[in-house]
Amino acid sequence: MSSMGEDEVSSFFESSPPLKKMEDILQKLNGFIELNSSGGRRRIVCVTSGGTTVPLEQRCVRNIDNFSSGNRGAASTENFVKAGYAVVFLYRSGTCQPYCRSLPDDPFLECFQFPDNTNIQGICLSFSIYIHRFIFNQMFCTAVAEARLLKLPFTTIYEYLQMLRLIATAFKDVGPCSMFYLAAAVSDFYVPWNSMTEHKIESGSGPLDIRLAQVPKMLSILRTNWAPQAFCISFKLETDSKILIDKATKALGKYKVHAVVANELSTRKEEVVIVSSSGNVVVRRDSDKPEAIVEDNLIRLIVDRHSTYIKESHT
Ligand code: 9Z3
Repeated sequence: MSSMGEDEVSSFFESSPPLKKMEDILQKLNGFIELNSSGGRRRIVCVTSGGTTVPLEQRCVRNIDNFSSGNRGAASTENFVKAGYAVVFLYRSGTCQPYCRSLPDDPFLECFQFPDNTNIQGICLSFSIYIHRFIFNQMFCTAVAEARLLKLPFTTIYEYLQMLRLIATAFKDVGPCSMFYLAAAVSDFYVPWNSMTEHKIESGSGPLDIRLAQVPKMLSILRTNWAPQAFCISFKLETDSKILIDKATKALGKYKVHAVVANELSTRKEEVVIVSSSGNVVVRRDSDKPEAIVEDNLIRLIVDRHSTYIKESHT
């Protein structure tokens, strides 16, 4: 990492608005890590999920958003918990949650209401949604009760990067048993806080010109400074499949992560490619099983690779 890059990263953090409830977050985080990783009890993974926003005003009315439903992060979290990991789920407020991915948006009590017409199919559907929710709620409660899942929400790019830094520094002592699985869609461009207008941008005076600065790349700093021993998986999203693998391969070399998961927007639920120094592996959803998701196979492979990494780092 050039000192130029490090300078940019430092000035990004120095000029960021301070993280609210930082003490509270740190306390939860350290307690969670202590409980799960002391004595090498459990592996721990930070799953990032959802898109970051870039505010256009300090008292924000408008922002630029990055696409991500949070489904990948939520589904991956469930699979990591199943594989015995403790998960710090760093997610965008309002996006998909583990154990509730396929449920309707309506409030919990609506599950108890029958449709107006006594249509038997409707009633069965209501019941099956209720049962589904009940079972997943139980799994969620178990995961939280057993202290296997810590959920930390973010909205802006400022919050996301500050929280990622907190988590990475807190993971430092966990060493090779820790992992970063960076599925969040992170803004590449932003309005620096100091050059941002405080109040709502006025309309009615013609087109709006905004100059966006580049968000400094934190991945290299995470790898080299924050948590150098952690196993690190990043994602590459493209809409043009022709450039996807090339971009992912470049990211692998540039950021020195252990693997890059490459996905194309329209096929991301069916297929991803794990790009790493040991070659490219296509991972597909088992299409013969209707309930299967691509994350079932993806997480299995990632967990295997993490096991190899842990073994190798002990020798
Ligand atoms: C991904 O590529 C995720 O797989 C998706 C998941 C966001 C596509 P959904 O949340 O979708 O299930 O709807 N995440 C990383 C996207 C990203 O911004 N990557 C950056 C890049 O491609 C690197 S950090 O340059």
